[in-house]
Amino acid sequence: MEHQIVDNTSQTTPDAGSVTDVEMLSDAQLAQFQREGFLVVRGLGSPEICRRMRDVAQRDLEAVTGSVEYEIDTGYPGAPESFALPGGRTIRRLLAAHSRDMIFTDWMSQPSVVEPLRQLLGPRLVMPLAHHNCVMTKQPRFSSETGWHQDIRYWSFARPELVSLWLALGSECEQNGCLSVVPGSHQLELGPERLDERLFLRDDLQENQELLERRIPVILEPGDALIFHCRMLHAASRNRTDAVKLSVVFTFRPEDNPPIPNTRSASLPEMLLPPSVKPAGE
Ligand SMILES: O=C(O)CCC(=O)C(=O)O
Repeated sequence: MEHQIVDNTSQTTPDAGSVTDVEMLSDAQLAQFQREGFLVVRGLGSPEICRRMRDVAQRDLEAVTGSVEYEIDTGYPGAPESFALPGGRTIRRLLAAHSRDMIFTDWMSQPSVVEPLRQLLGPRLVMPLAHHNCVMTKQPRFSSETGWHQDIRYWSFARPELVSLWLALGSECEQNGCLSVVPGSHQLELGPERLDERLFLRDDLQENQELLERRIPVILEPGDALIFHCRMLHAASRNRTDAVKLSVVFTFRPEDNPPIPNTRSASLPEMLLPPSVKPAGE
């Protein structure tokens, strides 16, 4: 399929506000992102936005609406081994989140969301629909463990210059399988000998231990967002609580970092985000 960009820049966004209302990333936050490859922005999704997104997710989980990824599809440790077994139909990701409800476009079009991304990636932002674009779920009884990996390992773009935005719809902690990250790992070139056949970091190798000792859990409250570089090593364990964990994840790139033709990254259309709403006179 020919690569396309969906231009929704003329779309109006309810309650979008203007850049004058927006809390921009400070110099210290920008320096932290450069150094560590991630940032946590507290309260990036309002309680009302999180509630509406949770409602959509719960509706679509119950009805199994749209395309989904099951735990079994991952083959990760802890995933059921057959659809026929208990938990075999446990959904891990509601795919194509962006087209499930207007709340996702409403949220990501808000200057408070898009302007910090512009600070990191430049003024013209594109959201690939082929990557993430999902509600990530961790169900109580049948969740799996995601090993240490860099998202870019399966992605194909001109440069490894993309960021993902992970919005917690509920609390995320070690007990329910929050993400852990290795600060600074976005600057590493990891040779193939340090990875397994699925390109996860091998945690059995002595030479990877120093890296893994630097890991930290990313504890999030509802509405907090993690912004992370596509090369940052991250992992997550199972949900050992009795409540589902729901997170919304989208990925962004600068306009001049296109997907490589005929790859999975170029297999779906993309969205241009609305331009900045500049205050009058600027
Ligand atoms: O929640 C998880 O298990 C981590 C998911 C993840 O890192 C990914 O899909 O790239």
